[in-house]
Amino acid sequence: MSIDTHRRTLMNAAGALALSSVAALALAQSSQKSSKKPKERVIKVIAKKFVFVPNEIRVKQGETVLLQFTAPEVPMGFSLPDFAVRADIMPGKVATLRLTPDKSGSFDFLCDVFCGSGHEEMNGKLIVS
Ligand SMILES: [Cu+2]
Repeated sequence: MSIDTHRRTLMNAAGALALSSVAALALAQSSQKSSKKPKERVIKVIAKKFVFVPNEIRVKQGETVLLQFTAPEVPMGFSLPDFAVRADIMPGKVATLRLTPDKSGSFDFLCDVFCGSGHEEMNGKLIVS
């Protein structure tokens, strides 16, 4: 590589660096704007044989919550028929479900993936007030 080529390469690199920092700045500004949204509440739920912990989840109508599910033993399911949402919960992974209840009341949720002898009794309640 001649000295000239080397210098040009350096200048190109400097130019790219300057451009990328401008892009990073723009990104930082746009993410600041979007972070003004109200923070959603995270609710952690463990699905184990044969119970959801907790098996009663309380939320406010219109509140957005992020349900985070883990299943330490076997694959499980979470189904909330009244809101037409469900999730597969696989061991070793976190399954998420974002929910903004638009009606109040008490709604049953259940495991909809066969997980063993207690599967049929594996359920809980979402209470929206
Ligand atoms: Cu089950």
